Amino acid sequence: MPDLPRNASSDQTVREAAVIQQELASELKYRLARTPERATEDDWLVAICMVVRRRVITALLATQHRRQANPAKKVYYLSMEFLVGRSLVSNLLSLGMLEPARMAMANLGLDLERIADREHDAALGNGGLGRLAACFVESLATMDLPGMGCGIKYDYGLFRQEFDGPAQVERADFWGSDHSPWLIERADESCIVNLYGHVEESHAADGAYRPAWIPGNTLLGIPHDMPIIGYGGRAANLLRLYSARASEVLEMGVFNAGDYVGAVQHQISTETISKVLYPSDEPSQGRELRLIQEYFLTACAMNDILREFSESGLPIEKLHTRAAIQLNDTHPTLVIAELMRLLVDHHKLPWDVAWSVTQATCSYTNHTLLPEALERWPVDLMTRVLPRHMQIIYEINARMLRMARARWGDGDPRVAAVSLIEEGGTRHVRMAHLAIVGSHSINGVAQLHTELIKQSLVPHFHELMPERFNNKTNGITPRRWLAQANPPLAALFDDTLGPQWVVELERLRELARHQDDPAFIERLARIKLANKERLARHVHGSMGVLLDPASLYDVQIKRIHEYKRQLLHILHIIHLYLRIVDHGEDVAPRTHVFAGKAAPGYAAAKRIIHLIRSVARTINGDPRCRGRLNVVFLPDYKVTLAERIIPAADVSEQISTAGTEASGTGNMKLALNGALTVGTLDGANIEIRECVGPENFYAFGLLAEEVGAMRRDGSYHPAQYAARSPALAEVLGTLIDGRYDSDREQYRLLYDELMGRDHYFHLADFDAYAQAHRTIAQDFNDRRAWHRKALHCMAHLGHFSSDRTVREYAREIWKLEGA
Ligand code: 26V
Repeated sequence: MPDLPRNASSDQTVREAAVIQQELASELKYRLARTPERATEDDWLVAICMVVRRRVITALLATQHRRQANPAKKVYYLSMEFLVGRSLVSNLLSLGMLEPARMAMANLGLDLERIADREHDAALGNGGLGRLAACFVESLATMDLPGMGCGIKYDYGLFRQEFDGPAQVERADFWGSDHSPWLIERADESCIVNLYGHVEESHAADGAYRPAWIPGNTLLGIPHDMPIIGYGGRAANLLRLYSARASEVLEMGVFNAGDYVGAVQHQISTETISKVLYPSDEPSQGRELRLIQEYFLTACAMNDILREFSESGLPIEKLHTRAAIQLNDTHPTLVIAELMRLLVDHHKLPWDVAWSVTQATCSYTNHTLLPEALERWPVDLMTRVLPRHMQIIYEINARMLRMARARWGDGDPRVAAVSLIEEGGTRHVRMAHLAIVGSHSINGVAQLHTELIKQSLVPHFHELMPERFNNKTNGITPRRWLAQANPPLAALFDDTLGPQWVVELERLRELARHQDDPAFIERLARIKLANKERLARHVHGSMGVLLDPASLYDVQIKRIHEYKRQLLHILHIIHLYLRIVDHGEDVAPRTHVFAGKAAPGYAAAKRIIHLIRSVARTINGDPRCRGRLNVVFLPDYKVTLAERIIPAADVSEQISTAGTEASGTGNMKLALNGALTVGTLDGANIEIRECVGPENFYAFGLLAEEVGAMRRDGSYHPAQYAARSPALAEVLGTLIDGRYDSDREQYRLLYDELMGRDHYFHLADFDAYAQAHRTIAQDFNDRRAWHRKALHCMAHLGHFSSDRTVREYAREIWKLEGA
């Protein structure tokens, strides 16, 4: 890790501010042809981005020059999603320019924060998986490890969320990437991507099978590079995003044939390939466009990987000594078939050699245990879109099944269980199985998750190849999620520890020394209050709702999904509401903050949002709740909104049904900003609890094992829980008595699911959850003890830096030098 200088002297800040001011004037004049008097805030945004971009590019070229002299192994992180968010402030922070830039702006009568707030989020991801990828590329750059993120430059990121009353409405999110100051188009490195067509069988002189793929369609992949600058500015890597464009070769052919309209048509359909990010939890199976997107990414990335490798002059059998390919979930798994195709068909390697090279190069991260989220593609579709790849997948499967039969015997049911092809009805390719057999490493993202992969998800593969399975518990970058999101807290850490904690998060351990220092605890308390006031101003400004910063802020922010159990949270809020209005009880003042998007086609998730917003309206409008209970659902959750909410949280809700949340990373962000967690023993919650100590973590609910057993033996009967718990029964009754929506039937489906099947065990965990919240309310009364707990947590969360996670990948999976 680089040694960081103490805060630059104010003299130096003044000098740097003067330089920035000059450059701003020059950008405004010569790039935008504007005078300062006529410049809009958006003009100033462009100008400041351009000033930063110069330095980013200088760092990038210096890094590339240095590495050219000393070629080393590089990781290619393939991901359909990179949830980057905004880049201006993070780049300023990395370059140590935040203060001088703020000063330069102030000298011009401008407010940097206000200008920066106009930048559009790059929302090229759905949630956890995409944000993890963004944290990883940032950590790679900060640690000066050679790596490149490879993704798609979608024109439209994840949809914007608006509301029609309580109902979610989706709007297109056009992020204007064509004019982004952070992207550099590399048309000279474009590549050709083939699709459809057929395979012509033929044999070489020696009798070897030499098939030729005659594609039916050809398009271009255009790289756009987003430099990712490491903290301290010492190194920069690339996030390379490909956009699809019609290939001129083919277009000309059609033009010559006289089909003008057809040619333009072709262009339209080709360019839809990188048009829009698919929302997760949307039924994507059988969606041809999604399959093509996935192949498009892998073909473009593989082209770059082999081009860069060819510069080494090494024989292709040595690919794995210069390149590691990490698959972020199964979405880029076709890279395994693509690499085999190039090695066998183009480089003419024998199958076994090609297979060893492929396995040694590729590794796969699993991010979900939910069966419905496992990717499967219909064989028919795959055959039509990628005929040669389908042949290769069959061949991989045949060889793997031979091995499985040799091990277990012919009729053993385990053989069918590991097949890459799912039989019965329409046949499907199981992408996770392809990823597993084609990789030397398969990892989960938290300890429990990795155990469940081995024991329940793919036990037979674990039996066949136990050495390939390993765990890499997720992490988050402390730059964005602490230094950038929470400047007052970061300043306290700087004052107490020096600046190094930003790149060595384990140093937070030294904070524990101040646990019994009342003045320190008081400073912490004041910072939290100021952050809560800031959020309250935002909520008032954007929604017109007044929050009480003295109340406990209880936060659940994440995608809306049944397994994440926002429904359990709102049921408990209803319970509090009934205690106030029906039982006349006094409850400690609380503010509940929700945010999150539901996939457009996920009806159950949309119903949950509807209920939360309706209950919020009822509670916020009831004078008996004034000063006691407030509920807000903030629209359009995204990285930037997370940065605003997280520093203001007192309590972090991490309440997924045990055994369903692979890891979670919001849990880490909130805890690192001083929120105490109420959570199930699921995903990384378990490891967080181990680090902070059980007395500083409000654990409740069934264990993954107990849930698993009840699922297996069918012994769960939710209605029995309602019958045994009067509080719960009362809450459930209000779902169908029309009190939150005059349409009585509106929430009947939620009620029926809870009382009938309750797939995610809400009712089983309700009483334990309510009990945990009673303890929280009591503990929050002793404010000093509360902040002491929060401090203790922060001091023990160094483990959850993505620097640690990436270092583990780099050492144990990618084998990068200097990691
Ligand atoms: C699935 C699909 C299928 C339809 C097309 C679009 C799409 C996009 C994403 C996904 C799978 C998402 C899986 C995911 O986000 N998993 C989360 O990964 C986090 C990082 O490891 C982890 O913290 C969360 O627990 C896990 O839910």
